[in-house]
Amino acid sequence: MTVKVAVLGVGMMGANHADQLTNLVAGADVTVINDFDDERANAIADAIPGARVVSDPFDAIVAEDVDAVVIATPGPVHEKQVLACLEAGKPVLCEKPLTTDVESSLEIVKAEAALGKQLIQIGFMRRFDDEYMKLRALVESGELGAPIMLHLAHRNPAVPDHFDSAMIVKDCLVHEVDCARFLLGEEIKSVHILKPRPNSNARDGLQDPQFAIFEMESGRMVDAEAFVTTGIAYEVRSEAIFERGSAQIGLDVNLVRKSAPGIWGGTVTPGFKERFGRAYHDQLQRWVNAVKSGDETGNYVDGPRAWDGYAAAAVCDAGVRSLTTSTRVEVDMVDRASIPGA
Ligand code: ISE
Repeated sequence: MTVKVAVLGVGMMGANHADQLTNLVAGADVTVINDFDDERANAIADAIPGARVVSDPFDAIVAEDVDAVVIATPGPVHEKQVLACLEAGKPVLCEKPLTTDVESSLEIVKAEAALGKQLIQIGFMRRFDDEYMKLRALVESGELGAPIMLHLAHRNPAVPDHFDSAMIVKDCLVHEVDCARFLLGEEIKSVHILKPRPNSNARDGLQDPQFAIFEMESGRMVDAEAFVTTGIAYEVRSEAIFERGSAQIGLDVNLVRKSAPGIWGGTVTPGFKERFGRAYHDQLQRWVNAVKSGDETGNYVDGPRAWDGYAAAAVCDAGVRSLTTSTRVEVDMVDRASIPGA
């Protein structure tokens, strides 16, 4: 079976997904393209044999030639689109955020759980990166003892002018939130965002960098730096400190070279597509495979689920409150066990 996919939203991310599904991922055909900008949709569809443009996203979701949906539209329209996928019983890979507020994310978790099928996957692609998977496996193996702390760094060379301080939390730090939860396998209990002296390259009023402290349920601690106006490149690094050692990732791809005459140096990936291109691909391939076998298993997901989208929203909400109040803020989340199937 070939999975027929509709891609909603073909800005940079959606166009990348459509391209990978068409040219690199096995077992999928992009049949429908949708975008609020028809011209952009047509330009993408023209390059994909057999793809057509459907102007209304809800028509695209229910279309007969669509088995599954990729949502890469702006965050504010995700809620209705994801709910429409649930209503149509179609698997969906939704880029972050699941929705733009905590309450609606929770409603989606509940709606999916009530269906008794796992249909929603969230595009936290780092979980598919080889190095992140290895670090997670190291934690699980117990080889270096229990993990105690994580040091995380997320640096972007620049951000668009509309980026404000809260967006640094919701759009960038959100990845570190998911990494902390993924690597340590537990929820975040509280967030405190510290505000270093702003970078002189940051636009007036933009709190950049930000330095977040996550306290995990078990008492482990994570520090996460988000710095989005470095002017240099895309640097994402993680270090785990265990009882009997430590391990670091993000250095191999950010190539460090040593050579004669005794100098060392290297290159850093310019953007997230270069840094996580392989992870985006593997995420899509595993999702397509899960969609194919879903009718037998009732599980159309292989990766982060709606719950992970909800947890990220709850932590980021606490993060934004911490940013404005300059205090440590407890994360307000329901107990997962209270929603069977979540
Ligand atoms: C962007 O939206 C992403 O999702 C990238 O992965 C992230 O690193 C970047 O900071 C965000 O703006």
